[in-house]
Amino acid sequence: MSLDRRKFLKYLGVAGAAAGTSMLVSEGIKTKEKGAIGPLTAEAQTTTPQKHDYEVKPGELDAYYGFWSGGHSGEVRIIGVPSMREIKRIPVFNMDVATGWGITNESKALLKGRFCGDTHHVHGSYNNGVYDGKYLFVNDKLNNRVARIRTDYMETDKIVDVPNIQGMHGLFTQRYPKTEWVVCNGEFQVPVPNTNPSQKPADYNGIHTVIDAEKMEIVCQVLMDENMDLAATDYGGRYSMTTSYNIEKGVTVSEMLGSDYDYMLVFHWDRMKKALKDGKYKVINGVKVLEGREGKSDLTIRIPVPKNPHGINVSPDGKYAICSGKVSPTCSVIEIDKIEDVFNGKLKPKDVIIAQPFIGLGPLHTTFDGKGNAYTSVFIDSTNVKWNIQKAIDNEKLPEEKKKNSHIIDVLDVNYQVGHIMATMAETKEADGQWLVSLNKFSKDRFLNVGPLKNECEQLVDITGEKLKLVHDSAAYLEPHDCIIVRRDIIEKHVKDRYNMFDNPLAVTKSGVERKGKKVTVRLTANAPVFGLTEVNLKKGEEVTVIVTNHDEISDLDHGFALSNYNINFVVAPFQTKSVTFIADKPGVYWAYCTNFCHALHLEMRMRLIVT
Ligand code: RUQ
Ligand code: CUA
Ligand code: CA
Repeated sequence: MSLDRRKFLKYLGVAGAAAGTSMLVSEGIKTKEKGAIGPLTAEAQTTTPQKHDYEVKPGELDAYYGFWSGGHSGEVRIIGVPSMREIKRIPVFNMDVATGWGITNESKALLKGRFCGDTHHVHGSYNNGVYDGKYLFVNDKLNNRVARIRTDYMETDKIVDVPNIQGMHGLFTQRYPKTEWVVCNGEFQVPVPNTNPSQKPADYNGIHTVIDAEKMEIVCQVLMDENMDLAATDYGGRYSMTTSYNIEKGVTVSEMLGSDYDYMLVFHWDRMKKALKDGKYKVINGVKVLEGREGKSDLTIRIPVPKNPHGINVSPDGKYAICSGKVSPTCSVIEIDKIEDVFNGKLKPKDVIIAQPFIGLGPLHTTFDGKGNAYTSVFIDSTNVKWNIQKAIDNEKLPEEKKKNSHIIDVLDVNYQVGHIMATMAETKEADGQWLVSLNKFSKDRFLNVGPLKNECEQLVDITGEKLKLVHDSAAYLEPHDCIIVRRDIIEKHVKDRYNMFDNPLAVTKSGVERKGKKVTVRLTANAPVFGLTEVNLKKGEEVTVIVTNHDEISDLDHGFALSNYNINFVVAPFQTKSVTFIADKPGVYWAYCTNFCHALHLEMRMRLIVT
């Protein structure tokens, strides 16, 4: 403790002397560095404070929207970058009582009774290699679904089920000319169709799926022997690419590690489109399935990469796909413009690998700064490694002793066991090299101890300089899996403050009760501080549908509709309509009330349902 304090004072002294105004600077350090310093590092004692300010002061807005996949929470989150403040949670595959997602008729229709999920990879819709800001897509590894979020309302608007696969993993959106296709992978090989449990693992298949981004329907699938892990698309609208770690078709860990190499797989979109047009597919469970297996298809190629590779990321200049080796301490750099010649038989698959630099133990994912540098997350070492792509390519020709890992520019320790890593705008042509987020799987000793089950740790890194500079730690609810970080202007122009009331045919303009046999429809306007009715009389056993429209147009003025002892609870945002259907099975007097503090008379905003 005393040592830390001494270091801290020394730090202030050095920084203060350098700036000449010790009071001002020390104040600055106290506020800015408070979150970042555990014990101060040696480096921190001798360098001046970070110029690049991550602090977003009251009244200021973040420069970036971060969209986080929430892992096994099943949701997507919006994090402000660089403040790292969690601004919103968007329920997707989960049940969310605060918003009523999973409780209303509208959300139930999308979720079809499955209220949990595992969101892994969130990617945006593109126009010419840059986000157009319209949609986000995210996969559910648990129940094999893809959801679309529209960014005007920041709400899930479609979910499509994907048959014939399990362990839906990597997902990516078409980058050029614009997003018409979304691809996703089946990570677990299974019998296809899954009707014969005694089928041998050697006969299981992996499947690559294409989804129509507008219609949210399946375009086709490609049948493979390999499993498929992460996915990427190129910047030319030509290919989707995936990593495979189980070319062995193993069912145990040791079997999946049997081979010294696995594959990066490439799918040729023009050839797939032609095969679809020519009717060269089988229909399995209602989906067109193309043949992609080795030796039986010209739609796919296999590039051998070591070993059980994981992430695949394309550099912002569109030139390179980088496969992180996971079990191999290397990344493989693939030159994308050479891929066509492999499809044409002019090059061997391995000829497209132009470098295989050493990175560290357990490289998982790579991101970019738009200045020719790559940043790879290294799980076992718990580091972010900054390396220069061109240097790695140049070094490839040198003998091992001359390379001396000179492609590596800096290594930052992160805490601990980093999974995904993402820099601002890094998955676009406009990667801007400002900030990087390290999503770490372990947070022990980083925050107050909150018992055995701890949150995760995400760290913010300034990448504007040559060195990586850790500036901020945040605890994150389980489990921040992957993210994209999008410039504010791209999203801002789409986001709305209120719904278009009449987009929803159910919108209530006049409150009232309508009866058809045993079915009762209760239409309610909500207008601070009253609902449109003060009481509704029901008979036990009636099937009641309550439809609520919020008529307040003031931004942020939400109302809740909660029905005591009936397990019903949701909110309606300005001009939004939601509905819920239930059986009035409990006689008595039940108060329905507004749950969302909306008015000085919010507590009085309630009405009775009288069930006789
Ligand atoms: S993939 S770090 Cu969904 Cu890396 Cu998990
Ligand atoms: Cu309406 Cu509280
Ligand atoms: Ca393997």
